[in-house]
Amino acid sequence: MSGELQKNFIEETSFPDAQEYFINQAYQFQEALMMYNCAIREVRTKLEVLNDELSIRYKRNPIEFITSRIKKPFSIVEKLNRKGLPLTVEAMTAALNDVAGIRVICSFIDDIYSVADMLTRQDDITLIQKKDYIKAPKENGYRSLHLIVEIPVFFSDRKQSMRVEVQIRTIAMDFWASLEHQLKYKQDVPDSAQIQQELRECADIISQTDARMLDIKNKIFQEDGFGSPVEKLKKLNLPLAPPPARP
Ligand code: 0O2
Repeated sequence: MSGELQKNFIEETSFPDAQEYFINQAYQFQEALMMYNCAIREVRTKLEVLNDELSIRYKRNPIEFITSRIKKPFSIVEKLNRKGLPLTVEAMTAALNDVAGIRVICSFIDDIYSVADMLTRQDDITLIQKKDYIKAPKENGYRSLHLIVEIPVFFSDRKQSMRVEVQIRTIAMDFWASLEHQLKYKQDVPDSAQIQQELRECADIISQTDARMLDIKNKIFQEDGFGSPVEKLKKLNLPLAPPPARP
């Protein structure tokens, strides 16, 4: 049912029917949000486990911090309208992939791909879609790796596959995206074209800085991943094997 049809339906329906319809939709929406929250918890725990393991193993955290959100009702309505879909809970769960969202902030660009690989390798995670806005940035300069993953969530009487959008980016990319996002939602910004141009330039500077920071980190650790084997052992404080005794 389109937004217009839905409006007519509510206006034309007798009060008890409209009330029942509203209560039914409200209940379905509440239940759907609870399920999305549970899916966020499942994926978030997986990311936290990976980060904990890597911080013990290699004494370095690939993840700086994780945030999560349920999409705001206004944004859900706006997106359903943009896609020409009815304003129903069924349409939301069937067509929107980003109602549940997790943002993972990493220090370095290579950490983004390591975390994405480690997460999507897990056998209860299904990768539905991958958008690499780092290799192919958006026109405005936006950079981030977006994954849509599906995860089974176990409820009292059933197992439900839930979709979660995972955005992975560096601290610098996140800093940029937060400011740019504010520009998008703020009305009547004077010189917005000039600001967009400045943001584009900043995005390029940030990208070069991210690449140089990765290069410096690799020189410091002389590694191509999470450290050379000897460095790893040193960081674990395990005794290195003594040199073979002379005959
Ligand atoms: P909010 O407030 O996070 O909900 P699709 O889902 O594939 O039909 P869509 O929505 O364009 O199409 O997907 P995409 O490109 O993966 O973008 C989804 C989310 O990524 C956005 O959600 C933003 O959070 C973020 N994003 C994408 N492009 C930009 C950008 O140019 N600038 C910034 N700052 N963020 C961006 P919402 O719904 O816009 O917002």
